[in-house]
Amino acid sequence: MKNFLASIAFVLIAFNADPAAAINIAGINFDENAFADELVSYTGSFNTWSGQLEEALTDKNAASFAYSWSPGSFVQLQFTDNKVVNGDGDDLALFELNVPDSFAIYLTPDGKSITGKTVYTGLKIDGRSLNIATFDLSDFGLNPGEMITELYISTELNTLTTAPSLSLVGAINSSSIPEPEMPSLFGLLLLILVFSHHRKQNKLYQALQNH
Ligand SMILES: [Ca+2]
Ligand SMILES: [Ca+2]
Repeated sequence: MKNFLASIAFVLIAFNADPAAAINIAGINFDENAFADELVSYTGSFNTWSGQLEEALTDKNAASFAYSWSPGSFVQLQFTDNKVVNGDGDDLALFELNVPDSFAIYLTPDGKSITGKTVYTGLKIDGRSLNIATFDLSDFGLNPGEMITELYISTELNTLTTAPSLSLVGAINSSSIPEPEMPSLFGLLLLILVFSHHRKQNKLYQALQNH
């Protein structure tokens, strides 16, 4: 019985502890799972500072980045364990390195495009300036509390000689998507607990009858 209670307590702690963890980047607190999770599609030829394109854009590491010299280049990113919420003020942050550039983002292929110029955060990573551009989902026509799980980021050349070098995409206002495995595991433990309790009662009943 004690073991069952301990297991349930452990599951509850494990289930609740995760979203509370925070990653602070340049003064902004992000939930641990607040960053974009998957590269859905892209157009153009990309260079990465390290690793594959998807890894560079979804690894939570501001030091790894990707850029493209191809005209019309963009990346389509998806959030799978969290959603970006239209909360108070700016909801989404894009980080890039070196010379400040501009990103245009849009929520659907033909949707409204909004351009944000990045500014230096005051933080240097591996000797490179870390720059940030933030976006408010209200500017795309979303209502307060509305959420998105996907976006397109144009990584077009800003001038003849500079391209934005995207390193991180994070939700400032983020909502966790609960993992489906956890509640079912919790349910299974409850079932075992009830079954075990029932069996003990049966044994007690039989013991009383035998006397
Ligand atoms: Ca995420
Ligand atoms: Ca907002």
